[in-house]
Amino acid sequence: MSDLRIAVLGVGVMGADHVARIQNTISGARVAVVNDYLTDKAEALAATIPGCRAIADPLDAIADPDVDAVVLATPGPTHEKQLLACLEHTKPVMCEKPLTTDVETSLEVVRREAELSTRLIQVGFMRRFDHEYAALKALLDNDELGTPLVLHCAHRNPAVPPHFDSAMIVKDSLVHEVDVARFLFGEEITSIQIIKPAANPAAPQGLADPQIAIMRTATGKHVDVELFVTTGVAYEVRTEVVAEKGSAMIGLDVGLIRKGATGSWGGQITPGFRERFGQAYDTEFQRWVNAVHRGRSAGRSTGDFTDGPTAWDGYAAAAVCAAGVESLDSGNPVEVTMVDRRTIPRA
Ligand code: ISE
Repeated sequence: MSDLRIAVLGVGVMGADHVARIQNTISGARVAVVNDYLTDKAEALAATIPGCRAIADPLDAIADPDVDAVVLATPGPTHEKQLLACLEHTKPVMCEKPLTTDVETSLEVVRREAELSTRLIQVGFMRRFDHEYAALKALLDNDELGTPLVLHCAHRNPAVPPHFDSAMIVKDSLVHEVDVARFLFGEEITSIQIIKPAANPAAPQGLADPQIAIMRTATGKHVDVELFVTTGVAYEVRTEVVAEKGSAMIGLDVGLIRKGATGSWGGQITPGFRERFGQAYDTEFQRWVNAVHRGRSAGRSTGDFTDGPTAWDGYAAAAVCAAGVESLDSGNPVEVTMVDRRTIPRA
């Protein structure tokens, strides 16, 4: 089977990481096209990869006949147009979160994909592919903990870029726990409240950090998340499920603990999400490439080109985050408004 020819759109930090990943780690695929609004950057990168071209217009890159599949690592506001182009040209696509930046356009993407009867869109919620999350999910699915009741999470970043505002803590950071909760519990989130404790004095002026999110699922399960994105220390993502027959926790992030002749002991802290979730990204991309190969063998018209979170998962996350942003303003719990999945056949 020949290698999938992939176009990577957006070669900033994450996109460039994915280019390197596809070239160096993933089998069955190569980067055939790169695109970025900084055309010089895309051209310079293309020149380092054998057989790779830079294409200036993202829609031309998607339509290119020598592109089999697409990775979107472009800014969120451009996703809607680019996803619809992927659907129009029947190109499988791995879309970094968010699916789109609002609920209406996310739903439109879900509907348009469903009309094709072909699952082409996978959303990059990489945590589902992390070994620890996968182990937690297996514990729950094998019923080893009995009925899950409560999910406690902590999501801490050492720092965020200067443009990061209070709503982005919900839409860019909490969105991962929204997906994790839906993934682990297998049900939708129906309400969300964001509480703003006293702000970290070291946070930029006006940034409501930390935040506490409280969510409720369709069967009444409780989820709480501490979000703290200016700790100045390390990247920490902890998740604990409390269930009928015990509890389980992941993300202690202890790794190697070394005891020194100096009488001290210690380990290494994780600096950021690329290090913490490197394995998850690798597994996510390898499984996606394999799924696209399988979809192509099965025939383009009836295939499934995904193995992971779908457009529906992207839409559900957008709906919960929109309600979260509303609650950030009011401080009150907000009901999540979503269409009934059964009204969209094949979603
Ligand atoms: C970032 O965009 C991510 O996706 C990281 O996983 C998350 O920890 C961080 O808070 C986000 O800004």
